[in-house]
Amino acid sequence: MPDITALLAELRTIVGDVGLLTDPADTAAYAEDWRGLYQGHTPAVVRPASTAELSAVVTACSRAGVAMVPQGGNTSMVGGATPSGTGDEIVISLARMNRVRAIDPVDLTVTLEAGVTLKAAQNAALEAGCMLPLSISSEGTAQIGGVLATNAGGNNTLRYGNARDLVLGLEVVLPDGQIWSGLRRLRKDNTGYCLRQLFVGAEGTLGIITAAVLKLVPQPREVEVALCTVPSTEAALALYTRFSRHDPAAIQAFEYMSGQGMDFVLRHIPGASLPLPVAAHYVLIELATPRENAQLRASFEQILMPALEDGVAIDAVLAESQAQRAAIWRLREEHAEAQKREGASVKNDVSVPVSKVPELLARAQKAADALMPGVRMVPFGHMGDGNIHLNFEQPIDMDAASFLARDHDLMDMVGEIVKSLDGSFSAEHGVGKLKPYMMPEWRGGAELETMRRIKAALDPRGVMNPGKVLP
Ligand code: 2HG
Ligand code: ZN
Repeated sequence: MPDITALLAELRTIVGDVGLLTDPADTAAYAEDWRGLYQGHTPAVVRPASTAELSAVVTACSRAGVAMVPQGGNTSMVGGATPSGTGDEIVISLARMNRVRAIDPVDLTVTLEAGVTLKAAQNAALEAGCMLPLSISSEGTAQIGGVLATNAGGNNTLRYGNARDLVLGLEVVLPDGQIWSGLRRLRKDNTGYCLRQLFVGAEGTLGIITAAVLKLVPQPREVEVALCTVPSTEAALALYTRFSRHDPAAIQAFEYMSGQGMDFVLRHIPGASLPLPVAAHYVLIELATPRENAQLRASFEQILMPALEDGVAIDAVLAESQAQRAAIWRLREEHAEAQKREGASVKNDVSVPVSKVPELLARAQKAADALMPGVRMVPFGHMGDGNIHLNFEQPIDMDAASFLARDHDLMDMVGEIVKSLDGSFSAEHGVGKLKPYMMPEWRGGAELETMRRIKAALDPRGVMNPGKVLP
């Protein structure tokens, strides 16, 4: 049995009083996930102020055989940053490592510490006349380290890729405390295995990301946002196809929302209001370009006018100001919060080829009605890249515990459909603590075996975020 008291005394000498929380009143918030699915326990939250401090912390924990759970903004949807209930895993918060180390508008790169929030990173890029092209609903709270550890996707993946596609270099503290200083800024570098991509998406099971060099893009000169209602999911897809044929380089987001999800937002989010009549299906389209005189409003009109005439769209509004753009985006970004306020939910963060989204939604609705009459399907998300949050809300007349007891039934039902459409059971939220049970079926054989060997090679003592990703 590790001597936790002795370890905590050692950690205190490394990070000082300000870097160590042990009072349950202070640590409780770090032991529970955002969705409230997991209530863990931890003897301490360590908050190092530098990579050197973190390295000493990890060395000490590793030597003592004590498990570590890295945590950023604690916005995981799959319990990826929550300690277990056994009370012997130490949470490591990166929040105090929150400096923008460098930004270069010529190289189009930014070097960020893990604890910088995504919003602060976006703002730093804007101040330098650039844009960090990664946007997720939790960006005000989510931190760069967690965003990279989970390979977050979000609203702009269809144009710029996932977090993975933006990473040029990384700094990582390995499970034995060694620091890998890989903060390179190169666009071309073929020197052996691509180590940085091993840590991106590993959800903190192979080491702790402490800093990263990310790609930037030039700031757009024009941005236009429209909200449309459409008669069906097939029409939403048809509209997407029209936009992507017209000017694929200008589409920055193409998001789908159902009438159910919009109803939750309008009822639970103060100040949310719909700029057009209610409908069963909504799409939010954002066009953006750094080109001069690109006339994106004209593009919108060229596509939306005929779409309204031939019934592919029912209604459409084009934002007239930055405030209206933000208000329209808020209707989409508050979906997770609104769904939480409505009650218990089962989430399926799935992806399929874009062309299969309507079939996915139709089959899931039918199967859900048969499996659990009254269950409310709440699909929304990043239709333009094929990633739908195919969520379910508890039936009105069922209590939360009985509903959540059947989460695997709903997850497996969606999984079967997604698999038949060549999709993935986790598009952008990761595997975390919630879904490792799905790995043998989805990633079994040589793939899972290789992942296990990598884990064993880097973390032979199994101290880095145990119980996550791998079953
Ligand atoms: C989003 O796109 C997030 O808003 C959260 O990925 C999705 O709540 C969800 O399922
Ligand atoms: Zn999402």
